[in-house]
Amino acid sequence: MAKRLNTKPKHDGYRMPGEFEPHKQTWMVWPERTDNWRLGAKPAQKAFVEVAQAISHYEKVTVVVSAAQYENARHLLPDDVRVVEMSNDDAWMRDTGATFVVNDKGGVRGVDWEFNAWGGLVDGLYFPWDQDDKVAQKMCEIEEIDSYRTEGFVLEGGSIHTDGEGTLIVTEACLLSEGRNPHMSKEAIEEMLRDYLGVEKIIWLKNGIYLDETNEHVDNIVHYAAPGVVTLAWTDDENDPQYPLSKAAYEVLANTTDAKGRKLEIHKLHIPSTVEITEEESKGVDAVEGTLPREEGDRQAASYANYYICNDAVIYPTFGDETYDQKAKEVLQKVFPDRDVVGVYAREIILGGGNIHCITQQQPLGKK
Ligand code: KQY
Repeated sequence: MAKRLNTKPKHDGYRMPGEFEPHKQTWMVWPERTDNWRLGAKPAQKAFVEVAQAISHYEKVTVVVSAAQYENARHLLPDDVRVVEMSNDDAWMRDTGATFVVNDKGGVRGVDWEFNAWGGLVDGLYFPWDQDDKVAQKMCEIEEIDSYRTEGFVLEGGSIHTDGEGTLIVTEACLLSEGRNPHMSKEAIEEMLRDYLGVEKIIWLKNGIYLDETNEHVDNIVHYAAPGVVTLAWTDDENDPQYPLSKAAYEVLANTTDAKGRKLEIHKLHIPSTVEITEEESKGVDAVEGTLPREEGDRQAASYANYYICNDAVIYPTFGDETYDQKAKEVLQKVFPDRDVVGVYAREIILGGGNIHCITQQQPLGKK
């Protein structure tokens, strides 16, 4: 039986592991809303199937899906992917799913953050979000995992990256945004992160990726590859609005130490050539009051740092950019010499405002 706990993970001996630690499985949500995904979400569904398929070569995958889409998802997804019916508002498992924490006895628990669609009524991306806010609890129930609920404290999984050894990286643009926890000071937010993720040192970057609609989640700009090793979204083009953001992040990362006192090894991942929504793509999305519109010419926050680490592999987004897709693969293969590096074409995911890391959530194995 899965229980709701009134204690705090850190005090119970739990910590958030690094994504590179062993997984039991990956969770995803099936995309279907036609005001975010073009053409009735069919092209996005194809891309999600490709992501699930790529990951399923390395570890178990569970995809949750609404009742209305169950048969379609079951038909399109590979047989070895588990499909579970679950109500939802959209397909961003990184943000709506539980953040799992582990202890040194093989225990695994879930943190169920309050979710408000990246900003609630201030600058949230859709309304309502009540079904998304229940996804984390339902995952924990299915897996019979006890969970902690942070009622009144809003956070998403994409806004935190840890080395699993006491260090957390976040952005001020996101965690201090008006739409999340405006009643809390930076110090109070840090205390919540320490208590619920079991970390000691928090590295604050100012920004993430230019025009990232999540208020600049850290997972689009920086990714922990291993303790002491990060990849950073970068551009050499000093005229690109991303340049000052990545440069500032580089300065912070290069001039800090982590919780263990290590300097960070930083690997630059050059962003792709600008990805913009075409007229045809924009016309394929239903206009709905309260949902962020997808306009022709809108620049998308495309970045290779939004890759996903699963057991023995790294699944990274490609954008049909011959130069930078290939360069990203080379950097990732150097950073992850013992893992396969597998590209999945992610244009249809970026058109919906996110990327591969945003649609996946790892459930750690827990060491026994
Ligand atoms: O990037 C993410 N973590 C989620 C993006 C949400 C976009 C909603 N339309």
